[in-house]
Amino acid sequence: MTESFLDRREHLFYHWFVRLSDYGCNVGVLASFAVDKRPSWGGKPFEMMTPEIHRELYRLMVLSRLVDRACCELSVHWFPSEGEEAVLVGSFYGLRPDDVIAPHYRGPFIAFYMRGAALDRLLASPLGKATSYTRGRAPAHCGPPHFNIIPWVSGDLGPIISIAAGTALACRYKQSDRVTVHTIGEGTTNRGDFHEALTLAGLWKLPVVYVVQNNQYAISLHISEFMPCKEITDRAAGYGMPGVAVDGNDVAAVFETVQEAVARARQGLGPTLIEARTYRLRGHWAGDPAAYRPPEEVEAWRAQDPVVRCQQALLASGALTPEDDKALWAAAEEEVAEALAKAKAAPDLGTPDAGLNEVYA
Ligand SMILES: Cc1ncc(C[n+]2csc(CCOP(=O)(O)OP(=O)(O)O)c2C)c(N)n1
Ligand SMILES: [Mg+2]
Repeated sequence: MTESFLDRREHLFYHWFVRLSDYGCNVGVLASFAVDKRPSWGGKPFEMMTPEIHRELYRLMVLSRLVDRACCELSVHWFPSEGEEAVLVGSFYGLRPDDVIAPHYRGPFIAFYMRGAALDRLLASPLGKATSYTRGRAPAHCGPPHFNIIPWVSGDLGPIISIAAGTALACRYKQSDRVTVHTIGEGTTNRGDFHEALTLAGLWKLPVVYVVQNNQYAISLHISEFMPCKEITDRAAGYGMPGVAVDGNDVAAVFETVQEAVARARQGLGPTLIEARTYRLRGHWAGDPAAYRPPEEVEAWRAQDPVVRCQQALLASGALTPEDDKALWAAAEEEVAEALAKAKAAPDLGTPDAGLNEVYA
């Protein structure tokens, strides 16, 4: 007997449900595959760079740098994001508050801050304080859900890639024009989850944008030791989506590239795989001396520091005066210092077994 189209779709549904339910996607989300109504997008086209936006991107990068350095001081287990600020900020700036974001575990705090999270409560996380959004648990897993942020839910690299496809599916199911933006390490693109999620996203033209935060290392391995293809964007063709490479140390370029992909996704034109090429200036974790890298390599990338490049571009264009710049750094330093003092003064979690509260499995 010939299988009807509907039967085949049900078949597919079952297959994907079994796979994705492992990763926490729910029935309601997955049932959405049957609905193929793409609302026409009534929004305005992606915003082009303006001096105001450029200055704000710079301010956020400065803040991210200072927060990251503070966290490195607080915990050797912190994953430093110095050098990657253009991707951290450019990927998530300019989205609607109802768009879903899923930040990579390296440098997520600035994304939370951009969504309205309190800096002192974020900094309370590496301190293990009761006021932290994770109530003292690991900072990378931080995720106040009301900000439409998917936290990096477990120490396992990969599952969040499928969850980002799942939220995009849910938004489609609810006939909204919300978009999901997910940043991900280039090493993690070798996980099976990446293949499954991007196959689904490309096949069903889901409103999701994947930004690969390519810092060229997966712990101590250089990308040349673990990536079988030349460019990560080469992978996009296999998933039926555009692959776009961007200078990941140029915040304006990252912002505009992501905004364009978001506009496509919002119009129902499907996902995009963006590769933002950048560099991890410090070790994999704060206590890692990163002796496996040639110092000349680090120095060459230090000369491409995204914060300095943005600063120079703003000063050269006249959008920022040296006095504005000094004031901006001073204000950011004060903001971080105040938040840090508040976080340190916050109550501790309590007795060691308090860490088991709200643990259900
Ligand atoms: C499934 C799984 N395998 C291995 C690890 C150990 N691990 C933690 S971070 C990491 C490197 C990830 O590299 P990348 O995706 O490039 O992100 P980056 O750390 O460079 O930001 C590895 C292998 C893990 N957490 N989960
Ligand atoms: Mg990496």
